[in-house]
Amino acid sequence: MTRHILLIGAPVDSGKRRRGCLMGPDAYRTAGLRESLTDLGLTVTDRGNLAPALHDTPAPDGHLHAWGETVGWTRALAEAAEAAMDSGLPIFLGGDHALSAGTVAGVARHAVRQGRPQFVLWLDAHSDFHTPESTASGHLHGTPVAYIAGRAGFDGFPPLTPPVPEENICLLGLRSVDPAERAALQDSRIRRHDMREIDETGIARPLAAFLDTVARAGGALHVSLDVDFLDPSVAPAVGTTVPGGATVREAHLAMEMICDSGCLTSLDLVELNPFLDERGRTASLMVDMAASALGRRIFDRPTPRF
Ligand code: HAR
Ligand code: MN
Ligand code: MN
Ligand code: MN
Repeated sequence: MTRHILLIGAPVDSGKRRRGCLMGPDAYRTAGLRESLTDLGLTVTDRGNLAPALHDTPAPDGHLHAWGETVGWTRALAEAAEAAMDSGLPIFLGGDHALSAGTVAGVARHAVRQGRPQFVLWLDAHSDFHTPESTASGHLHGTPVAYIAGRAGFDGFPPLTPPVPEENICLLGLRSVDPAERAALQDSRIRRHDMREIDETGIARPLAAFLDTVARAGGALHVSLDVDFLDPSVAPAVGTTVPGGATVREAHLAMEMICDSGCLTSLDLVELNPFLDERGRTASLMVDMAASALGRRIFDRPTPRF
């Protein structure tokens, strides 16, 4: 299968107060993302960086940080993501996690046009399931899962028609979930696997079950990889470190299984803050993750069944 890869820079920095994620796209380029993918025999086009659309939507509440800017980004990203799906497999170079509201909205629209169900795999320490009403921090990078699942309160954001069905969303790597998110998740059909479950069963079991569901449904799979899915000891360049994350090997295995599933249709790399990195090690690790998701392997070996 020859696949064309599109690199789309999304220097979104409006999803929280601490700045630096806007440097993410160039850090991935500097770390050799394009070269790592062309080495796999893939063709790669770097489309450069996007900019937010003009916005004039007032925030529904004063404690929400940079509402208008995030609305503008979501609109621009949704359009770019929908269009990109006609030309290849887009990798969105973030930028903070607020960007995924736009990328998922766009790819989901494309899936609707194709008559194909959309699935979302969210690899993250956090559940990002706050609504604009429930978030205490006012940081919109903590809300995109609620938006894509169709929860209320996102005034001015483009409508998701329809939202991604809850049962098509899988959160993996959880270890920081706020009480309001926890209550809402327990009330939902969103699949969720915390680090304790990964400790107990290994990462392969819950992931294989989800990928199997996607494959059986002939679904489109969007993977949203937050740097803080990884343990901060190996991936320090993120503003919201939480100890106890995925090891390098667990994360690689996840990427290898995603590749083997044949289901991957779009990918976000989010929350890298190069200002906090140590000699580029986090950027380089994320590049390795992307390469594994797109076919880098040690030996050819089919994923066993779990
Ligand atoms: N739950 C917290 C909040 O809403 C922290 C959210 C942090 N999110 C990310 N992305 N860093 O996963 O403020
Ligand atoms: Mn199309
Ligand atoms: Mn996140
Ligand atoms: Mn996170």
